Amino acid sequence: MSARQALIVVDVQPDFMPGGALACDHGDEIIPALDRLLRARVMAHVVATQDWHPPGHVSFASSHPGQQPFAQIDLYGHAQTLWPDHCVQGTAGAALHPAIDWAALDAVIRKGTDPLVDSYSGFRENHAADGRRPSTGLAGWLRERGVEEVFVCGLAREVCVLWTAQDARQLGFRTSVVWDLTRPVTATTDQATRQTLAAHGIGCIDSGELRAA
Ligand code: VGL
Ligand code: ZN
Repeated sequence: MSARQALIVVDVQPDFMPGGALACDHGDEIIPALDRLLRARVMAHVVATQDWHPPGHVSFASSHPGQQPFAQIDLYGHAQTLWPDHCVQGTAGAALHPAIDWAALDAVIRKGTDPLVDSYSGFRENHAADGRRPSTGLAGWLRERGVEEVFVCGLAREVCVLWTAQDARQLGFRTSVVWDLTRPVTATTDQATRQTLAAHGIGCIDSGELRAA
C-alpha cells in the first residue's frame, strides 16, 4: 500500500443498478469485488463520488417539456444528454450502495447538486452557463494528502468514470481505470472506451492487480 495512491469509487448507487432509474446493465456485478477491495484496505486513500441531484435537475428529460430520456440537447453551447430522473437528493436510489461496506471511505464528493449544471466528473462540473467548469475540490483534497496516482472504478464506465479519469490525468495524476469494476450505461463499445482511455494516457487494469500489489 502506497500513501501516494488513492481509489476513487464513482457513483455506486442503487439508481445505476439493474432495476434502478438509470440502470447500467450488469452494474450489480461489480459489487462483490468492490466490497472485497474496500475491506482489504489496499488503498491509503479512498474517496467516493455520489451523484446527488435536486428535484427538477437540468439533466432530467422531465425538466424539458417534449423531450425524452437519452435525447441530446444543446445546453450553454455544449451537448447535454437528457437522462431519466435519477439520484434525487435524499432518495434511496441516491444512497451509497447499501450492499457495500463503506467503512474504509475517507470522503464523499457529492456532485450534480447545482440545479442548472450537470456533473459527470468527480473533479469539476460540466460547463455552466458562464462557460466555466466549477471545481468540486477533489484535486485539492488529493494533493493535500500527497496523492500522485489514482485508480478509478464504479459507474458508469463511459460517462462518470471516464470523465473523472480524464480530469484526473489532465490534472497531473497518474491514472488507471479498474476495468472489471466498471459497467457502461449506454450502447457504447468496450473498444471505443478503451481507445479513449489509451489516447488520454490512462491505464486500464484489473482489480486483481490492485489486491496483488
Ligand atoms: C451518470 C449519467 C447521469 C454516471 C450520472 O454516474 O455515469 N451518468 N448522471
Ligand atoms: Zn446524474
